[in-house]
Amino acid sequence: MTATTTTTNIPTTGGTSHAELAQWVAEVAELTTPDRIVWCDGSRAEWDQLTSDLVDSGTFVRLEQKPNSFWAASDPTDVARVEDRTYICSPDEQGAGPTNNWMDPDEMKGLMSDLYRGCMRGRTMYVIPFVMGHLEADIPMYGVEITDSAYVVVSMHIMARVGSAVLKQMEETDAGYVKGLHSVGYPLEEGQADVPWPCNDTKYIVHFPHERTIWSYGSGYGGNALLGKKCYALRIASAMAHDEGWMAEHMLILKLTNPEGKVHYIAAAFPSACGKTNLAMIEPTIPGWKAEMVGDDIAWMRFRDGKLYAVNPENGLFGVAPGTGKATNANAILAIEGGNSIFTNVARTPDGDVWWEGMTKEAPEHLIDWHGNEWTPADGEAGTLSAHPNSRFCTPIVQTPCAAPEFNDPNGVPISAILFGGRRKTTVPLVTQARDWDHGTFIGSTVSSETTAAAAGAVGVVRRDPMAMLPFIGYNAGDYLQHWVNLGKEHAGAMPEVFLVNWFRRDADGGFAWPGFGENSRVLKWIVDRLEGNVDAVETPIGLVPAAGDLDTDGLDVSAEQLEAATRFDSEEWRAEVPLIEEWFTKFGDKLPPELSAELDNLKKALD
Ligand code: GTP
Ligand code: SPV
Ligand code: MN
Repeated sequence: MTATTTTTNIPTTGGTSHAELAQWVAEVAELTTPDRIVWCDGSRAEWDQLTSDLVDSGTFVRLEQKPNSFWAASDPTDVARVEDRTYICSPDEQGAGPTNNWMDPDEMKGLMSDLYRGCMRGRTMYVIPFVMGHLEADIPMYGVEITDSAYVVVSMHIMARVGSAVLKQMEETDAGYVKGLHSVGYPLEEGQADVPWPCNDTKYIVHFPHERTIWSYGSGYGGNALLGKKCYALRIASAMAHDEGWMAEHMLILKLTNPEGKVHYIAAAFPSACGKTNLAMIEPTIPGWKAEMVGDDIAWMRFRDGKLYAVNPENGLFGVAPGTGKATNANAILAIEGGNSIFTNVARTPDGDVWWEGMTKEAPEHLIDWHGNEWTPADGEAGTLSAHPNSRFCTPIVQTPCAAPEFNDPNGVPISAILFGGRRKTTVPLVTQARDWDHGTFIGSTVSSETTAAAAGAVGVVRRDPMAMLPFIGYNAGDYLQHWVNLGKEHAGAMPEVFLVNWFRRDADGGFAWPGFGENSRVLKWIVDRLEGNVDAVETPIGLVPAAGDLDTDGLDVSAEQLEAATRFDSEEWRAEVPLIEEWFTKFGDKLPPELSAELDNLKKALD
């Protein structure tokens, strides 16, 4: 760690010859008045120092049963992204509409400067140089996060490529970079003891896309505080991608090899907590198929040589813990067994391991729940969860046994199919193929899903979540949809086939009609067979569905009724869906791409 320490006269350049960066750091220090500034080098020594500091301060508990791994519990009010506190501060309101919160950028800066003034008093200000994607990329996508949270620093060590090598290259090229300013908003007075999870009831997660700048205040939770992730790699990057003709999407990237050895790369957009990490780490149940992960949450996609290439900008997994077990996602369990991980808001075992609902069938006899209380299976039966539903594991991707070597390729992988999906109890069949790009864009633009614990607010409410990007589009959502349509026209031959999937439809008894997880490989097989031209499909008003018998159900333990419940196209359900889509589209006014209203008309006609 290159520590540059003074208490009164905050140093200006600190560790860098990048004059503009030095100046920005000095300005922030003057505003926030930390006790000291540390330029993060990303080293193992830095990790060891900070994790042991975090243990000493009570934020972390070192896990006895996993090497170099730590448990943390957040403040109970700081457990998820806060969408109602998230803003896109474009110069005019139209630039953020109709799906984002907006405030005039100057007004927001005034308001937040008041919050930031003195907010790092008594704390260390860390400067984290990072790159999203690869340092060797043609256009390295630099960022610098300033934060007063050591938890954020060590999490960024896992989630992004950080430290001295990045800073050095930035200095050598005098590079531009995305500025991320983060504070937990909990200054310490002389002699005041810290709390394990400092945060503030007032929270702002704010983006100034035209300045490629992020200001975050009051939260320590992942998506609000690890600014390389949702704030940069989706909200800011989507605005850059719109300007520059590429795509920044909330998608996993999966490498699939069929029994003949043919490789396809597939990207899939599902809303938060709807199965991206699980599909990215799938273990196929059908013989001869191999699946490897390139990314589990974000895809940056650019056109090259007539193809669409995707890169995973991240370096780690920030995965939903509950539901992750050997039976559902063995690869994730193996990854965390490797250690070097941070667990937030899960339960602890008395012997220093972690547990959460769904890790094993039977809960351990004794746990310490995420609130720090004693917990037994009887509490579970009474409805008390030991882990928060949005508790997370944070683990390096290289520890994933199923990581594809292409994860390290700065050029990415050529995508042949895009899947959209969500959590729908009804209506949406297991798999549908779009007729063409515009129809695929229509399907993506109307994706709907029941809300989850990944964001603060009600759970289980159906909402439209276009391309699973509703909370992450960094500009006008109508312009975003038009961008999709336009790319299809400009790069007609390069566009992937589009599919809609739903693992979450219910049967007559209310259970999941489809077993999901590894069995989703059967759906992937049909998709690849479609790409390869090996199977026909049946036309329906909503698109192409598998012909009877074409979905491989060999050895699948599912009744014919359940299979029917999972795969059925029901015109009544879709007639009920149309008004909801119409209502959704009215939000966009004259920003609705005409291609999409034409698709809606097609759907209505086909259903009549
Ligand atoms: P974010 O990290 O919030 O973006 O979530 P995600 O989209 O990566 O979702 P993830 O794979 O973590 O899954 C979320 C929850 O859905 C977990 O509890 C999973 O166990 C569950 N889940 C994932 N895939 C399936 C599936 O095929 N069927 C069923 N029934 N549940 C699933
Ligand atoms: C999501 O909510 O989509 C996540 C977790 O992947 S967070 O990083 O908090 O956004
Ligand atoms: Mn996500």
